[in-house]
Amino acid sequence: MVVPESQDKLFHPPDDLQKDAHVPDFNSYLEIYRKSLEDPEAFWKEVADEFFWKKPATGPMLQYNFDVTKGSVYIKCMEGAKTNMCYNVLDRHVKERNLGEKVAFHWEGNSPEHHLTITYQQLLSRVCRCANVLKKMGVKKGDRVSIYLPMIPELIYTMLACARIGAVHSIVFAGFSSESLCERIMDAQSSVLVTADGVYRGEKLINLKQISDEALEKCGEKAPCSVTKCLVVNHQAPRTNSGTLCNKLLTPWDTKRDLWWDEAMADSPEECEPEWLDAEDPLFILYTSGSTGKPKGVLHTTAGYLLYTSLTFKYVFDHHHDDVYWCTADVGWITGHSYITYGPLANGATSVLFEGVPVYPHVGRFWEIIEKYRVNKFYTAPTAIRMLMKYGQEPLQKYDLSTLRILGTVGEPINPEAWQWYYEVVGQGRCPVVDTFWQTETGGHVLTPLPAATPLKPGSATFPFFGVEPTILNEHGEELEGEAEGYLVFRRPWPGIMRTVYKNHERFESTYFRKFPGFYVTGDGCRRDKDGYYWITGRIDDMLNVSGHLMSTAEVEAALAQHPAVSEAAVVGRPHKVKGECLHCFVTLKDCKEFNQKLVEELKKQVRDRIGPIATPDFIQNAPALPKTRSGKIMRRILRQIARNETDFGDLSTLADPKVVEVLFSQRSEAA
Ligand code: 6R9
Repeated sequence: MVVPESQDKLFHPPDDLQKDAHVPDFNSYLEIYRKSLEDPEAFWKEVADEFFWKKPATGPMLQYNFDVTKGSVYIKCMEGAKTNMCYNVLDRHVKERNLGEKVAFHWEGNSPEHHLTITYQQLLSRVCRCANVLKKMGVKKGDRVSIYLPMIPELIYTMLACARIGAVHSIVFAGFSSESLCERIMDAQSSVLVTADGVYRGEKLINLKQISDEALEKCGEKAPCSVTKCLVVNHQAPRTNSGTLCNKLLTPWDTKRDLWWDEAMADSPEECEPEWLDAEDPLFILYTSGSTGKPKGVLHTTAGYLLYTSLTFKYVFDHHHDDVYWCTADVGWITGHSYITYGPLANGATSVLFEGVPVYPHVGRFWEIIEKYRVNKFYTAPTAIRMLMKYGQEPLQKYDLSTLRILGTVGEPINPEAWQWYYEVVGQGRCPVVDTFWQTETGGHVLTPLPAATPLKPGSATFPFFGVEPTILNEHGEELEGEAEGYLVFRRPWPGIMRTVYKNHERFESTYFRKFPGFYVTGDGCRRDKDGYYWITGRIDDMLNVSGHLMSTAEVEAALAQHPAVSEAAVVGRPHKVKGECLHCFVTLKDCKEFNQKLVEELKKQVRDRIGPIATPDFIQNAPALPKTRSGKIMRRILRQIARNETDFGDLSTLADPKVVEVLFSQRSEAA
C-alpha cells in the first residue's frame, strides 16, 4: 500500500480536521497499521494500558487457531486478566477521570417534547440500582437476561447492569415479532425478560408488553418457560394495579412474574460492587440471521470487545473530549451495542440517544436534532440517507448543521448518489464520510477510512483498521493479489471478533472457517482496485440486506411456507431505491388454491407477523414451478435475475426443467 495517487477522484481530509487528529495523515495510518500487524502484542498492550484490570493478564494479548484442519477454532485475548466492562465504561470516568458531571447521553424521545440529560454519575447510579434489582431477581454471573426494549435510557441501564454483575445480555430489537422474541429467549434460556409497556414509533403505538406476553406464552408451550421474572418499564403511562392504562393500552399483569421497573428501582441501593470477570467471560449474545433460517447467537466476550470497540470509536470518529456524537442505529443491532453503548462510553463520550424515527413529526427531525445538540459526529445508514434524500434539500436548510465535522455510514454498500448527497448536502462538502464495513460477528469496524488520514472514494470502505488483515480469495481458496474480486476473508483475529455461536461451536466453525481453512470468511464479496481500496460488492451467500438489516432467504421462506395455501417458496433480493434491497418472493401454491390480491396481502402479513415489519415482502409472484437443479436445489441465482429483470441467464443446463425460467420471466410483471 502506498499513499494513493489515483486517477479516480479522491476526497482528501480537510486541513482543520488533520490539525489535532489522532491519526493526522495517510502516512501515519500506514505506519501504525504496519506496527499493529508486525507486533500485535505491543500494539494491543498499549491499548489495554488505558483500562482498569483487577488482575493483569497471564497470557498473550491474542492467542488463536484459525485453521479448522489443525483443531478447534478459538480466539483468546488477555487470558488470566480480571476486569469488568461496566467499571471501565462508567466508574473509571467518574472515579479516576473526574468526568462524573459530563453528559453521557442526551436522550431525545419520539416526541420532541420528551428529552433527558444523563451524566456519567447519574448513569452509574442508575446502572447500579438496576444491577441490584437484577440480583434480587436471582440473576447471577453467567445467567442470560433477554432485553426487549425501545431506545430509552432503561435499555442502556439494563445492558450495563448485566455487564456489571456478569450476566450475559441478549438484546432483541423491539421491532421483532413475538415469535422471533420467543425463539431467542428459548435459545438463550434467559431467566429474566426486561421490556416496556409500550412505545410510540412516530404515531404508531406498539404494545411491547403484549408481544412479550405472547412470546413467553409460546416459550412455555413445549417446555416450561425459562423466564421466571419480567421487569416492565412503564414508559407510556401511569399504571393501575391491573397493569398500565394509557389511552389505548391496557397491559395484563401476572403478579407472580411481572414487576414494574419504577417500583423495583425505588428502594434499590445506588452502590453495587462490580463482579470481577475473566477476560474471556461472555459479555453478550446477539442473534443474527443465519443461512439455515435459525438465527445464530453471536457471542462476544469481555476484554477483547472492550479494547476493540473503544479503539475503533476513538480513531474512526477521531474522538475528542468536547464532541457530541450521534449514532442513529437501534441498540438492538450490533451498531448500537458497539457504537452507542460500549465504544462511546469507553471513551467517556457524549452521545445523543434517539428513540424516534427520521420523519416524525416532520421530515427534518434528524437535522433538527443535530442543531439542537450541536452534533459534530454523525453516524447513520445508507437506507436512512436514501429515504431523506427524497425530500430534497429544503428540510435541511431550516437548520444549522455547521457543527458537523465527520459523517459515517454502516450497514450496506452506499451507492454513489447517496454518498454524494450525504457529503455535499448534509456535510456541506466539509466532512469526510467514513464508510465503515463490519458485521455483528466482527464486533467493530474492520474496513474503514480514518477521517483525517484516508483519501476517500465514494462507495469504498477503503482500508483495514489496525490489527486487521484482509485478503481476497477465489472460489478455489487461492489468494488474489493486486486488482481482484472474490471472497473477503481475514487471515487473523483482532480482539473484538466473536468467539463462538452460543451453544453451537460446530456451527461457528462451519459457517465461518470451513470453506477456506485458515481464514475467517465474511460471506461478503469484495473487489480490490488498483490503488488497494476495498469495495464490498454484497453478500455472496443466501442472505438479504433490507435497509441495513440482514435476514436469510430461509427464514422468510419458512414464514411463507407456513401459510396453508403455499406449497413452496423461494425468496430473493432485488434493488430498491430506499431500502437498498427488498424482497421478491416466488410462491408455488397448493393445488386448487387461487393466486389473488387477498392471498398476497395475507402472505405479506404472515411474514410481517412471523419475523417483523422489516421483513415485509415488496413483491409476491405466483410460481407454478421453481427452477431447480436435478438434485432439487432451488437456483436462486436465476430467480434473482428474474426479479431484477435480467435476461442473460447463462448456463441453464443443470436445471431439471429449463422451461420454468421462461414462464416465470414472462409473468414477472404480475408480481404484486
Ligand atoms: C454492522 C452491521 C453485516 C453485513 C455485512 C455486509 C453489510 C455492513 C457495510 C456493509 C458494505 C458497508 N455491510 N456495513 N456492506 N459496506 N459499510 O451492519 O452488521 O447487521 O451483522 O450486517 O452488512 O454485507 O456482512 P450486520
